[in-house]
Amino acid sequence: MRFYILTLFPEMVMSGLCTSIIGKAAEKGILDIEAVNIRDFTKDRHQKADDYPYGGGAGMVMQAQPIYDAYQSVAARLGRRPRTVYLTPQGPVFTQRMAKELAREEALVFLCGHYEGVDERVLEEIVTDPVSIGDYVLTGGELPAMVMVDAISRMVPGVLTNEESGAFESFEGNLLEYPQYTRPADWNGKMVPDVLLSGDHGRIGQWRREQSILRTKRYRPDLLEGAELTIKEKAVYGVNDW
Ligand code: 6GU
Repeated sequence: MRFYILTLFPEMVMSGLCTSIIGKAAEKGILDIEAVNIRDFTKDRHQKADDYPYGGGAGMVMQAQPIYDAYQSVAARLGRRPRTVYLTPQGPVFTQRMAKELAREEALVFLCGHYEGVDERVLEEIVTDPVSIGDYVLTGGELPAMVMVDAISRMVPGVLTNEESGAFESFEGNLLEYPQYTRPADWNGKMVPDVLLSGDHGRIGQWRREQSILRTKRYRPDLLEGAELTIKEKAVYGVNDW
């Protein structure tokens, strides 16, 4: 899996992604992450990559040419036009389902915008997938790109160990994850739930599922619609079907 991140802040992206699990996968060669500096493609003698907006208004707009040339340098190396994500609050919101789907691509380009925006003409030319990471405003697309690369990477076979990926995960089956505990069994007088010390894996499984359902009902009731609960579970946990 190859990620090409078009950005004005390559160090920010690389420092954030080259640690931890994603960094290890990159070292192993399972992932290849490259930050492409848009400024390297300016034809301006001061390496300027932005200009005033036509029609007036506050802020600056990133120019089409350096972005297009940066994108073309990637497309030329790949010998094709890769799927290209534009990080923008004006896109559909990123989900686990999208992460899984994008993880099947061989290469992905991420375009990180800044300032007041990006010249619409280059977006029309290269963007296949506009994506937002949630309903709040950020100063640039770098953090969202890092969020997406992390979420997509861990869906790529070989990035997580069997132990890490076999685990039940939040959003799996539209339910949040159950609570976890480790030693000591008594921490400052707070005890680990008895059932987890019982060794009865049937009861433990039941308890975990119950906790998942209760948490989802409390914090993310919007998810429950897509969760597959049995008729009995719906009755016991008070989940309405209608
Ligand atoms: Cl993808 N970009 C920016 N700049 N702000 C955001 C966002 C993306 N998603 C939510 N807010």
